[in-house]
Amino acid sequence: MNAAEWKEKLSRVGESFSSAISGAAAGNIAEVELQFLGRKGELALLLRDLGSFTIEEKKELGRLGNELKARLVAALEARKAELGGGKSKAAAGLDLTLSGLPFPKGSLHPITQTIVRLSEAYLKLGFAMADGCHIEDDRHNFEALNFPPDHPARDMQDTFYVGVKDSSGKDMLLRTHTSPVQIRSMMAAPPPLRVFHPGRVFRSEAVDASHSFVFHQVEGLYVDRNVSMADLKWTVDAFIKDLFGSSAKVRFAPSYFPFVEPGAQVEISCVFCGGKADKCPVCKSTGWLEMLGAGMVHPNVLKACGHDPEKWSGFAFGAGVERFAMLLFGIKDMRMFYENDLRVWKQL
Ligand code: FA5
Repeated sequence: MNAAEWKEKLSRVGESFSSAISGAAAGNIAEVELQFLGRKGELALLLRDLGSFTIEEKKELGRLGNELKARLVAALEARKAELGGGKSKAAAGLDLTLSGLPFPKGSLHPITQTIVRLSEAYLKLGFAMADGCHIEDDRHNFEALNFPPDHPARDMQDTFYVGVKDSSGKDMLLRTHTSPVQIRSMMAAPPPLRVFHPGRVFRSEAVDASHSFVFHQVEGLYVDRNVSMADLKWTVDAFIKDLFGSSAKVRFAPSYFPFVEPGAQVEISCVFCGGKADKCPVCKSTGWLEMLGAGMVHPNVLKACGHDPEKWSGFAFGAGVERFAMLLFGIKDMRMFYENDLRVWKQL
């Protein structure tokens, strides 16, 4: 074979490769590769014949051979990409006849669901949603709520300070309860006011089945003329019955919070034993569960917000959202809310 014949053969290899590759399917592309570019493929055999040519011819024919090889490799890669990596869909583990993979639908976290239910109950009673902030100053979290500096009542709420001072040089803190929203609401608008606020609060407390260092509260505040304890009792009763049904009973026991006078701890009949108190681990066989703090807004709080306590009166209440969520979902350990174990949530 002379050089001209070799070139002729090379160009025929190129042509037959072109027609083979354009008709190649995913299933036989590997065959085409082997036929033209394999160790014993058409191009390799032709290049092997170069041994019988002169140095000058070898240079020229070798260059032509390598150029064709580069073109074949590029065309082969492009075709593989077009056909999906050269593997059939089945070989790639893809069966287009299968139905789609189920895509699990997310749902609201039980704490969020509880906040939604509590909010709906408040909205039905004519309360509007108010806003607050997680990082508070001493004035809103304590002072305006009638906790004087160094008052022992501050110890009831172990506080996280954030290492930043407010404009009066006092330490800023993570709010320990939602009651600062009472102050923000009363300072933002004159009475009459009827607001509630659900949100996150923070206390430096040890974690156990009924305590967390980050938890949620919901606050209610009503300020108007001639608001009385009877209004508070009716409202709390209506709110509890909305959540737990008309058979739920509510009772008030005296309690102390600096920002209300009188103050009360509100208890509801145990939703697990129905108030029967018979060997019930949840209510510890008392038949009652402590649910929220409440009371009549203290005159000092009204004054701190610029309102005349002779003219205005009001009530406030604050509840732990986790406590409600535990009852609504039958969960006995608060820590489960933060572990987010799907095996638990799927049972709800
Ligand atoms: C308060 O925080 C008052 N601000 C409530 C209030 C508002 C009283 C308005 C009067 C008028 P207390 O510290 O008791 O009160 O907390 C209220 C509720 O938050 C408790 O009943 C409990 O359900 C929940 N709670 C308190 N500490 C924790 C904690 N560490 N983890 C989870 N929930 C908690």
